[in-house]
Amino acid sequence: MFDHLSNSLQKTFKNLRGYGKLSEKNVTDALREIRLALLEADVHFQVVKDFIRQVKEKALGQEVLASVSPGQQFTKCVQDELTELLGRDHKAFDLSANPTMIMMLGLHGAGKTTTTGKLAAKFSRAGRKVLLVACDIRRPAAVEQLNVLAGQVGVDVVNPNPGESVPELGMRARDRAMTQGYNLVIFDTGGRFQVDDELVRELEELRDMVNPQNTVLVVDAAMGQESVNVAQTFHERVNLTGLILTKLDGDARGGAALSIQSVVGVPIHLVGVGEKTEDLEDFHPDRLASRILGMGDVVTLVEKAQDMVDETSMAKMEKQLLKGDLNFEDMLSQMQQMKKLGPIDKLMEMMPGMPQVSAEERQRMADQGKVQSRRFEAIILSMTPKERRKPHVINAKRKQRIARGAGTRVKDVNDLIKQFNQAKKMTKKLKKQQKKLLRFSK
Ligand SMILES: Nc1nc2c(ncn2[C@@H]2O[C@H](COP(=O)(O)OP(=O)(O)OP(=O)(O)O)[C@@H](O)[C@H]2O)c(=O)[nH]1
Ligand SMILES: [Mg+2]
Repeated sequence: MFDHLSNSLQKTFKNLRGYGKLSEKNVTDALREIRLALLEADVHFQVVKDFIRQVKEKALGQEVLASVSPGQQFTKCVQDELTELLGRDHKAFDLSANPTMIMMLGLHGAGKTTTTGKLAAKFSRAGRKVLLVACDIRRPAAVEQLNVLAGQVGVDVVNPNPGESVPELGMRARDRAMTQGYNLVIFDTGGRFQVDDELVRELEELRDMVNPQNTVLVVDAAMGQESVNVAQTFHERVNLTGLILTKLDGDARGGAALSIQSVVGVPIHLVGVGEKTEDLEDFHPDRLASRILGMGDVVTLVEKAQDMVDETSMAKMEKQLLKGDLNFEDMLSQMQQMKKLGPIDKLMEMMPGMPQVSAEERQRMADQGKVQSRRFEAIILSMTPKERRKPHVINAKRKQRIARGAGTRVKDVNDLIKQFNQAKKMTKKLKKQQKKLLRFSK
């Protein structure tokens, strides 16, 4: 979503790094470019104005102009301000009550129901007993949609009875949560095309009945400026505690994500980055800032790996790697674990330097990578167990047989072996480094 903004900002920084010393004019010019980039990304004009003023104050102060690498210092200034703009720290839901109540609100199609399913998955993975409540009583399809999601995730749902009002349903769900030991109750409310009195009244009645600790607005980030207005109106009328931005995977310009926190004044808890249940990420202002500035988001990448990849095979792999004798079985299981992390192009977005590569290019690289890893997998599967465990036995004759079995050419087998040897060299290096570290720590 931030591709364009990210590219413009990085271009500006790159130009600045060329200077050994920065003049006031250099800074002013750079700020003008940043201002334009932010406006182009559809960031609220007042937000842009304040942002530029803040960066200017800091940048023209002693630290930047007089520093050894002023270009880098300037980049750091922008990064700090961007983090500040996005809300500084990650703010989680208030989960202190038992049961905790979360009420989801938002316009039609914002992603309330989908996000309710994602939250149910996230919190049940974390060991909470989750109950969902289908409060969209006007649309039978909405109730059905929530039940399908709940079924996939494996959590319970309270459905509306005929003739029951939303507050009555809310009350019944709350009682059930209390008596049956649920820790977390999520109310999926119905949407509207706009914020009107009837919607506000319905939400207020439900809120007053269940007293949620979290009143969360789900906002479609692809709506740009409009989504900021919507959030402001909701906040004025029903008092929000937090926001969830959805569809951050789209190609909209991202201005909403950058303005909404500072305009509305409530934190963004989470962001939706796709339609699937696992496409939900904690919102960390510092990580997004560094992603936008092209520095990648390694922390999220590692967390994702920890969340999705199973620990025992990781531990086994680590041990194998440190032993320094990698074989094709390890390589195969590594490839299979990688697949669990999701589409490669999405992962690439989080790697340092990668945001500079355009989305299409990333997609192309990912497709190429997929074809190659599928081919490599077929080749390894076509080896005998002995060949997999003792790669050095693979001679020219065996290569021919393996290639035939995998439906590829000998050249592909050679490519795989070349990659394998490189990986093996790496693991040997790692092993040496680890020994050194151990010696130092003694
Ligand atoms: N790409 C993408 N699509 C999303 C995301 N979140 C939701 N969607 C899609 O947005 C559409 C609407 O989502 P819903 O969850 O049904 O929206 P809702 O707010 O419940 O809508 P109503 O019940 O009509 O008020 C669906 O097609 C979802 O798959 C996201 O983070 N990324
Ligand atoms: Mg819905």
